[in-house]
Amino acid sequence: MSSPENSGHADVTLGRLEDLPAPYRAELGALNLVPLWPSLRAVLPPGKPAARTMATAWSYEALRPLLMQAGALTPIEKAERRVLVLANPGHGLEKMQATPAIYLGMQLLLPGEWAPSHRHTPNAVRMVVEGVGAWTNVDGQKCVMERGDLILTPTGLWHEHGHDGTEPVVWLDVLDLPLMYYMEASYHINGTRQAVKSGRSEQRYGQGGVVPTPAYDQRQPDYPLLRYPWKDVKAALERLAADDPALQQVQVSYVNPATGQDAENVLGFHALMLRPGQTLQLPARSPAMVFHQIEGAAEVRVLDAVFALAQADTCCAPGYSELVLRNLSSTEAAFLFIADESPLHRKLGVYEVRDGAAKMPVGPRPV
Ligand code: GTQ
Repeated sequence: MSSPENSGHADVTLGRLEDLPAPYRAELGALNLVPLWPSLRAVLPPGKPAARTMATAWSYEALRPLLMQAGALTPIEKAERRVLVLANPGHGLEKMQATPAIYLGMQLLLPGEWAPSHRHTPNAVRMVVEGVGAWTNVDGQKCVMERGDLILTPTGLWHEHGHDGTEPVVWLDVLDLPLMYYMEASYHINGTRQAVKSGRSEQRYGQGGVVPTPAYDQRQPDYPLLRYPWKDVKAALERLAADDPALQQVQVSYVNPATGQDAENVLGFHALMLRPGQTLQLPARSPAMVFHQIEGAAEVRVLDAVFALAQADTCCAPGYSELVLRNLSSTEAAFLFIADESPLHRKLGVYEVRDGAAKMPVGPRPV
C-alpha cells in the first residue's frame, strides 16, 4: 500500500454528482444504485480518516444541577435509567455518541430508588462519581458502589441498581452502545429482581497474581471480576510510580484477571496517574478516547482544544490525534480514568500508533 506522500494520483479531482445528467441520476436512484466516484474521497480520505468526533468536554459542576433537576422532574419508574447523555455535537446530539463506539451517560439514583433488572447486548461499565449506599447487582453479585470504583456489566449479564443510602448517587456509564446500534445488534430483555448469589468476584479474583484454580472439569467464568475498587487501583498506581520514578506513563489497565486480556470485548479501560506538575505527551493512536477526572485536576490538549478538567469532569478525543496531558497541581497527583476503543481496533486489525510517519497496519493481526 503506498503512503499518501508517494501516491501521485491522490489529488486527482474526481467527477461530481452534478456532472452527471439528471435523468441518469434519477434512473440510478430508482434502482437503488449510486455512483461511487463522487463519494470515493469522502469514504476513503487520503492519509487519515475524517472524524466527526469533536474534542468535547463536559463539566460536572455544570451538569450536576440539571441531573438533580431530572431527579425532581422524572420519577425512576418513568425513566428506568435516569441518565443525561454526554453527546458529541460532531455526531449530532440525537445520536448519543461521545465517539464512534463510546456512549457516555451520567446516571442519578436517589435514596430508596431501584433501576429494574435488565440485560442487553451492549457492554457497559460504571465509574462511580459521588455518593454512598448504592449498589449494582450484576448476575447475582451485589457490587457496592463507591467513588472511583469501576463496575462491569458485560454483554448479556443481568443488572439492576439499588440505593440504600441517604444522599444522591451519581455514576458515569460507559457503553459500546453506538457500535451495537450501528450493527443493528442492540436490544434488551427485562427481568425480575435478581437474587443475590453467594460468592463475590472481588473475594475470588481481586488479588493480583493469583486466581482460584478451577475444578478440573471447569473453566474460569467469562467475566471473573466485576468490581475494581478505586482504593486498590489507586494503590497500584502509587506503587508503580514509586517503583520507577523515571516512568512517564504511570498507567494500569483493567483486565480480566483469569486471562490478562481486556476486561471487556469492545472498549478498553485504564487508570492514569500524573505526578505533581507532570506533562505527558501521548502519540496519535487510531482509537478514540475518553478521559474522566477521578481525583485532582488535569489539562487535556487535543487538536485545537484545551480542557481543564476538575474532579468528575469528562472529555473525549477523536482517534489519530496527539494528546498532551498536564497535571494542574504541582503538589498533588492527578488521577484519570480512561476509556478507549483499543480492543475494538485491535480486533478489527486497524490499531495503529503514529509516532512518526503513518504506518497502515497490514493484515488482520496487529503488532
Ligand atoms: O444502567 O443499565 O446509561 O441500560 C444506558 C443504558 C445505563 C443501565 C445507560 C442502560 C444503562
